[in-house]
Formats: sequence, C-alpha cells, structure tokens
Amino acid sequence: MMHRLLLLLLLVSFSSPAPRFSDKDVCLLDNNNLRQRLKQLQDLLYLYDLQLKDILENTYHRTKSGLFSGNRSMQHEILLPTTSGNLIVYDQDCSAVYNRKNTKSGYYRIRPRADREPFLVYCEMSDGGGWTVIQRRSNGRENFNRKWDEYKLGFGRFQGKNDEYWLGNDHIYDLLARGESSLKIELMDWHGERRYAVYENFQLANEQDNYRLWFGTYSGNAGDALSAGSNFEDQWSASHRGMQFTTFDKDHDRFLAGNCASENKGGWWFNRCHAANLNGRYYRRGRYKGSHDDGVVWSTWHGMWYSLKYSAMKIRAPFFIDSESGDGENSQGS
Ligand SMILES: [Ca+2]
Repeated sequence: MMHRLLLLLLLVSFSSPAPRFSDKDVCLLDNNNLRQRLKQLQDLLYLYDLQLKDILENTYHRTKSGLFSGNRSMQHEILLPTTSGNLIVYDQDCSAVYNRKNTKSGYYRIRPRADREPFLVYCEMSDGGGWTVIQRRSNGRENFNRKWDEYKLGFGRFQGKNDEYWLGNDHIYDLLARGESSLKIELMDWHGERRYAVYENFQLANEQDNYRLWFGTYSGNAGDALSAGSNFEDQWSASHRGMQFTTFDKDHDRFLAGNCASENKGGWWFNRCHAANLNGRYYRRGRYKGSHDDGVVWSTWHGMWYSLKYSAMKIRAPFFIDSESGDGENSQGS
C-alpha cells in the first residue's frame, strides 16, 4: 500500500505542467528537484516501514486499551480500616489530605490501598493544592543509579522540602490505579529559569508489564520531551510513550546493543534511548560532556547535553477541585 502511495505521488510529480521555458538548464533543475523529492519520499517510506514494523511487532499498540482502561480504576476500592484499637485513617493521596483542610505543604503519610502499608510522601499544597510528588531532584545528594527493586519500592530522603526521592513504582502504580491523573513536571535550569510540562491521563501498567508508561495530551512551556518532540524520527527512537521501565539490572528498553539505564545512570521508561530522563546523573552545572547523554535531561528545552538543576514530578486527579474555592462538597470538615 505504501508502495502504491509512493507511485501515485511520483506520477503526480511527473505529470505536473511542463516547464514554461524549454531551456535545458530549467530541465536539469526540474530533474534535480524531482530527484530530491524522490529521495524525500523514499526516506518517508523507510520511516513508515519502520513504524509499521514497530506496530506489528509490539503488542502494546493493540493491548493498550485493554491494559489501561478495563477494570483497573475500580479494583482497589478503598475500605476504611475496621479494626478496633488505634484507629488511624490515612488519606488516599494528597488531594484527600488537602480536602481535610491540611493546606500546608509537607510530608504526609498516605495510603492509596487499604491492603498495603501507608507511606510518606511530599504533598504540595500550592499551585492549586493536592499534588502528590512522585520524584524530585534538587541537589544531587541522592544516587539515582539504582536497581529494579529500589525503583519498585522507592528510595531517597523524605524529610526536607527539597529532598531527593523516587516514590517507588509500586506506590506510583497504586496512586494512578485509583483513576485518571494528570502529571505535572516542573523544571529549573542553572540560571533559575523555570519551565513545566503537563500530561493528561498519566498511567503506569503493573509490574508484570514492567510499569509500562502511558500519557495523553501535553501542555506547557518546556516542550513535549516525553513524546520526543514533533520530529517523527526522534519519536521513533526516543518517545517514552508505551515504553516499559528499565534499570541497569533489568533491561526492557528497545536498544538491542545495550542497556539504556546503564548508559544513562538511572531507571526510566527508555526507548532507544531517550529524549527525557529526569533520573539521570546530576551534574552541578548545566552543560556537560561525556560518552553518553546521561544528565538530568529534558531535550525539548535545553537539549541532550544540558543537565537541569531541579526537577519534580507530581500527580493529581484532573477533577480535583480545591474545596476552599469550590462549593465545599468535598470538604469533610475538621
Ligand atoms: Ca536493551
């Protein structure tokens, strides 16, 4: 079908009106243009072939809807503990904390699933409030070059306002499994300039599917690096949409000759390998050099060879309404 399309385009090109000047130079020029156009079409055909191959070989395109919609959102219906004794009821996420009038940013213990232990997380109550922070880089003190199990369970410090941590893929999965969430990524460079990216419908698959990443529409001013920008070839090799999580000890990337997490010093949803990696190596200034582009990278803003000073990833339900400014229907009083 692609070949037929190409043929059609070529025929259209060749059957376009003859040059007005039957001059030899004009003909040569036209020939040249046609040859260039042919080259462009061949390149395009090559890319479409790659894409087609990709689609045929990778089941996530087909299973996506079943994987990510299905019955996931309701399967972890939260039940309040019914035990006697010390009854501590934990909020399911930072939006719930916020709605109980805890409008101060800080660390709170939350419990998205009643059948799992509660855990600490930083709740950001500015920027509309109710944000659950799942990742932060700010000072390079924490090592992000870690194993699968550490990324699964989470690591870092959970005390100071700017402490670095990864909340843990299991915790993030449990938070996201409760329903549709938006992801907001906040970035700062070494001049103190700030940018952000928002993704609707941010989702992770479970560990059996290696925490495969999915996300919807982008908005913001940092550029859509998770989709590897707007260039098709970049997207093919570096888009993070639909990718599984890779660490140096568990390789699920599409880079056949090696492991992207080993090269880039952190766990992430690598493709071949990346256009964004907020878990990369922390360089203490922006521009860096090396054998790999392994910095804290958001390529659509500062390129692959600039490592950011600060990053935070935070999630919130899109229907979250600040009970202070809303009609208060979410408020449970205090
Ligand atoms: Ca690999």
